[in-house]
Amino acid sequence: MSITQEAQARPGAASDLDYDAIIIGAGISGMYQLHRLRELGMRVLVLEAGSGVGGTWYWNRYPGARFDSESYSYSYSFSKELLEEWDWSEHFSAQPETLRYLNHVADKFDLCRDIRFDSRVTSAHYREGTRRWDIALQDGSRFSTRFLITALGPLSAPTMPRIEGRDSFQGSSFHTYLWPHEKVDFAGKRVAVIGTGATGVQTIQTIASQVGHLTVFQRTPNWCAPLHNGLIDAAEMAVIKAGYPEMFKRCQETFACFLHTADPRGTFEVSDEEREAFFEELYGQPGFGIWQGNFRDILTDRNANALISDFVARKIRSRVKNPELAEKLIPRNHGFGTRRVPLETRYYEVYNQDNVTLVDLLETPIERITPTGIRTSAADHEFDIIIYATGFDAITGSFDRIDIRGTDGLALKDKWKTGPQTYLGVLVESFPNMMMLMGPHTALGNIPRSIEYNVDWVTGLLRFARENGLTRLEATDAGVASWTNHVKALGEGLLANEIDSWMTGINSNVEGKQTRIIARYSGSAPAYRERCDQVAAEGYQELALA
Ligand code: NA7
Repeated sequence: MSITQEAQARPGAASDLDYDAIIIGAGISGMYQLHRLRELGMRVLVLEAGSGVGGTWYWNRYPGARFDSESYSYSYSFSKELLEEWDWSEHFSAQPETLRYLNHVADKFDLCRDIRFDSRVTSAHYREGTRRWDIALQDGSRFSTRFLITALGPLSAPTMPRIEGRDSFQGSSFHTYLWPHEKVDFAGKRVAVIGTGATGVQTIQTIASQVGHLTVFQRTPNWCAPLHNGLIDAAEMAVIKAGYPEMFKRCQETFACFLHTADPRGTFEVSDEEREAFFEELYGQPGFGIWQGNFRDILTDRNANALISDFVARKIRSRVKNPELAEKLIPRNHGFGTRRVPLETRYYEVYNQDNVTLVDLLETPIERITPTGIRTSAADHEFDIIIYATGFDAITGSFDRIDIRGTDGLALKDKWKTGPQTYLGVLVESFPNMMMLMGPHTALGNIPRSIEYNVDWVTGLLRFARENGLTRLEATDAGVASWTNHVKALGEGLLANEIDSWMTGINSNVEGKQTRIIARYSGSAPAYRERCDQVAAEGYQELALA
């Protein structure tokens, strides 16, 4: 009897299963994974909590939400036809256009017929006897599947601050991720924004001109750099399209799949004048160049980092008229680029407006939310609207919110109590047949580029399983230990890993997320792909296959 026949003879055999694969999430990764698995002829269902496709770009409808990566480098690259027919209108597209793009992709590839919307997964339990996953939804529905693919997104578990009285506020309040679909009218309103990460910065700079008065509650300032967005006309789009093959090739070669990659020179290998001129040039360029395309050592060498931090501090001082205010906007507890750099458009100038106030929470912490506003240790502030730009329980948070259990009822949350342990960022031992897209320990970088690789690798593994009649795929103890140690070793010496941020798994608003973890793979994307390619080329021998 072949493995397949044997498997089919058992209860819960392929024919008893609802699906060959269930994907959780219809964002960029889930959509592409569905497309690829359909090509394998698999019966696939995507379960999506939202009412439409798009994931991050479905939820984040807050004012000013847009790409910080070049729109065209963020497109799917797998379909030439798709690339040819889609025109981006801005170098850094705003959320509505991106969502239109993703809806266009869904229509073009007829994805929605296999996506069940408004379907929040609450649990996923592996059953060893039948080698299947049983999935339960919030609405009580249940499905079974051989393979479970998580496409949850690293930033999809929004968190609210643990501040007393939050529910007592009588005005409107929104978390940026859970932004209403209806337009919010800011005219004449007294608005508070709590949080000054990439999201807060985009929100603040966008609504400052629309509100009556804006009060920004800042706990930690971040090092922001100019986005330098611009429109793309038809002629330029034609040039971009003609350059797609070369551009995507470049993205495959750079460290983190961005168009920008580190300059091979060290910060101290050039003269002071050259260095200043280079920083100036980067500050004037669109996108992540100043972060990803800077001297090769700014993110690892403290002294190098101090110089770029000093440069950006001088820029902030030159842009904010009130010197005291400028000092408050300059980070003191971390260097430039050691947290995700928010890209901005006249963000600092907002603080020159009469209708904008900065409240420095390091000086005057929030004591509570009141029915009429926010009370700090210094004053009561009254508001019509409070915006929480307070971020996410990142990377592992979206996993924690689902009761995921592997063999012997082991909870993934418990397994990862002291930090994620993975094999290639895709598999976890004791969780057979579960594969993660953009899970912990993968190369994030320019997300769609990483996603396409991740999805193609998982597709290759499932093709292999199908061709070889395998019904059980599991990472080994040794494989997980080795990859996890490798990821930790790569993270050593990286200044970002010595700083509290979502990238190190810190979230002051979540119980148990106060200790830094190595959540991300911080080697180069080409090195990551090389390793994963090798595993595939060797017939996935490092996995326990049955
Ligand atoms: P971030 O970058 O995690 O920023 C969250 C912000 O909210 C940050 O300024 C926090 O201050 C602040 N925050 C969080 N909780 C509180 C409380 N309780 N009180 C005051 N301030 C608070 O999230 P974003 O949504 O901006 O960006 C996440 C990523 O999404 C971004 O990097 C892009 O990759 C896309 P803190 O720094 O913790 O002092």
